[in-house]
Amino acid sequence: MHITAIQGDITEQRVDAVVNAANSSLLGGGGVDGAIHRRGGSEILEACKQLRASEYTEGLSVGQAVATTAGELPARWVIHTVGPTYSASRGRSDLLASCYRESLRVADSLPATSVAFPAVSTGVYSYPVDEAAGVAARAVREAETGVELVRFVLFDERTYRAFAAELGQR
Ligand code: AR6
Repeated sequence: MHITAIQGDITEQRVDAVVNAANSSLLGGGGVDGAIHRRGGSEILEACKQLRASEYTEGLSVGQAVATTAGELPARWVIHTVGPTYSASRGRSDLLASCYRESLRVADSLPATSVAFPAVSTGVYSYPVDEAAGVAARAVREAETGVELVRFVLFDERTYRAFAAELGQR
């Protein structure tokens, strides 16, 4: 598997699947979630509402992942995952690792072989960037998956540097 980090906007990525740092409601929010729904159009929200009406009436649990259409984004699918808040201290690193692992498992089921991830939990959910980068890099490296390309797409330079350092990328 090829793993890389770039600084950029995840809504512009031409990959099979982009991952959304969603919340349990699946009904949108701010940050990367807001950007994905805004750029991807109403089809994504419609698909999320259908999930809430069928398999996910209670919402999506922290650490889990589920796919929808990517609407008007250049990607084919959006994989929604729910990161832990940093303040929910119990098991947070395992839950964050689970977001990456479960997203790759969902990617395999589509099947998607190229996946772009944002820095899940490091915005509104306040996970420290260096810690989150370590968890993310380890989870992806250790995942058993058919995904061939993982691209971490980091919005700001500080976050990009943390992920690049963790991947040994300069
Ligand atoms: N492309 C890539 N990364 C982005 C983009 C973008 N277009 N926009 C923001 N980021 P956050 P969380 C970065 O807050 O911490 C939402 O309201 C951002 O700078 O989006 O998991 C959800 O609905 C940060 O580095 O996600 C949930 O309620 C990273 O993406 C809650 O926020 C993650 O920040 C989830 O919080």
